[in-house]
Amino acid sequence: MSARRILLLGAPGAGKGTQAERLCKTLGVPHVSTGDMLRAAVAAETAVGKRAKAVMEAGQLVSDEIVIALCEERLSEPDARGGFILDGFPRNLVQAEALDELLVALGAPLERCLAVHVESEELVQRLLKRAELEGRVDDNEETIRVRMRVYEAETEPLLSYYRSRDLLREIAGAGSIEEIARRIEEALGRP
Ligand code: B4P
Repeated sequence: MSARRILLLGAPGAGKGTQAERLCKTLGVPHVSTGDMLRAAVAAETAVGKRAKAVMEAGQLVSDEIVIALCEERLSEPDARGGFILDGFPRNLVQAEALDELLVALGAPLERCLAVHVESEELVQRLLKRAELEGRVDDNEETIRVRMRVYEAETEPLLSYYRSRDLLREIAGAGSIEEIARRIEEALGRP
């Protein structure tokens, strides 16, 4: 596996966070998840957390200004110099362009975008199961459906954005976590 600056794209519940954690251990690079950063800010009741809380609970996207600043700060830290797994950022074209600019400025362009595809009813079932286990406030059926619509409208266009740069590799996301991890490793091994 040669790529170390990797973006994971996928609908809510597609397994981005799950696979990102595994891949980070394999590659020894940090996991950069805007969702995790925002949830930490909400829990710590910071100014960003206070602004993000209601938006996240409604399943909508937090403002570009907030997430771009969070991501810039994190990717500028020394441990991200050797690579990173981006999970949940970018989520729209404005964020994708901001990321490109930042990575050019850091001299470290993105090397791969892995898109994980899962059928929508399976996504709902996974997130409802997580709701039982973890109780995340945005994992209820109504909000899950809003998050999926937001994904289709805002994030799906990024597939062609990264395809046109020849960075995209598409992964079938149904199956066990181990099976999908193997598909990801295979896709990263391919030139
Ligand atoms: P995220 O934290 O990114 O939440 P998510 O899309 O639900 O994905 P997550 O990574 O948690 O789930 P995963 O697919 O791994 O964002 C939450 C909110 O933060 C957003 O709605 C938004 O408000 C805000 N936000 C974050 N980034 C933003 C940005 N850039 N711009 C604006 N707003 C932003 O997995 C889900 C479940 O499936 C897990 O329980 C897992 O165990 C299970 N699972 C995984 N793989 C499986 C498999 N193969 N089989 C069965 N189950 C599986």
